[in-house]
Amino acid sequence: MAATSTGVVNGALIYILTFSILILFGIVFTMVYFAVRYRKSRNPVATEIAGNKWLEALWIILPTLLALSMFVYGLTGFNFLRNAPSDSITVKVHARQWSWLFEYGNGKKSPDMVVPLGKNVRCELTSDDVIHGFYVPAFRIQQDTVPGITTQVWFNATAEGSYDVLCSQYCGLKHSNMLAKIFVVSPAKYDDWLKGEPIELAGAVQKADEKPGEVLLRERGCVSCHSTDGGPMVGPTFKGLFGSKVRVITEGKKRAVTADDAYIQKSIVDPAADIVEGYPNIMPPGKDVFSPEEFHEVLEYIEGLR
Ligand code: HEC
Ligand SMILES: [Cu+2]
Repeated sequence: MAATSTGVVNGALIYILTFSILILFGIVFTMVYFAVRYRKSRNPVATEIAGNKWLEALWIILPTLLALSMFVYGLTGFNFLRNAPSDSITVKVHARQWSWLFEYGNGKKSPDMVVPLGKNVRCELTSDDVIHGFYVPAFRIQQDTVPGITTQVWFNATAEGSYDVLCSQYCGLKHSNMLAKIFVVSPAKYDDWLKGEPIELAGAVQKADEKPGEVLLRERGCVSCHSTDGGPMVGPTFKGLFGSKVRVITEGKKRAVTADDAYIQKSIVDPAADIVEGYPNIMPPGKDVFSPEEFHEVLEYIEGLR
């Protein structure tokens, strides 16, 4: 069977653990043995030992070789994990506060990752804001996403099912909400999914009957701070927003505004202009997040949330 990230990482762990346990027991055994064997009643006069060149050489060389073997073993695994095979499928992974977005070669975007069974998948990682960590414990892969550079990691899933994706770098308030799933499905099912056909994915973030505006809010990461059902989150809920009176702070002064299209659009483009009272000024400015047509869909969707 071809090597996988899981095999490589588990192998290194077992190798190091085995030697650690052997050495631990070796040292403890020798210590106890010497304490008993040379105890005062049995050995009242201590022997002076000047030294033993061979013994000293041995306990320098052996542990050095052992530590080096661990290094070589680790380096081999590291190189394996860093170099994706050339026949890999590439999936772009966008990290941002506080959600993941997966983008496929044909432009399809999804909040969950869907991959075919037994194929090599290369993840190209980028971050929109701060450092995050793309972490898939079941595949033993973990790689930071760093703003400004592209990092990568790859895996080959050998069993169908769904696997958790976590963020392994503390990235702010809702860091623990930065979750997604990787669905490993048969290659045929994967092709259907990629073409946009609905397939059964138990527990997926994506819903079948989403409106275009809803998809946009999810894709652009708005729903990690805003709920659409009135629930409390980092930012105000969108439910009932349209037409309501909002108390905001504009240039340090409190005032009330009616949430019409213009207000909502301005709140997205320049969030710091009117800061909703009681909320922190942490929303990322979204000058180019939506095209004019997309703005239309988003506003229509928010208007509908009564
Ligand atoms: C990091 C969290 C965060 C993200 C991501 C975020 N927002 Fe916000 N948003 C906030 C906070 C906090 C406020 C309230 C403070 C303010 O007005 O700046 C807010 C305010 C708003 C308001 C005004 C709401 C009101 O009740 O008056 C709108 C509209 C809005 N956001 C839309 C969006 C859209 C659309 C996106 C996605 C492109 C988005 N936000 C992404 C945190 C966020
Ligand atoms: Cu994160």
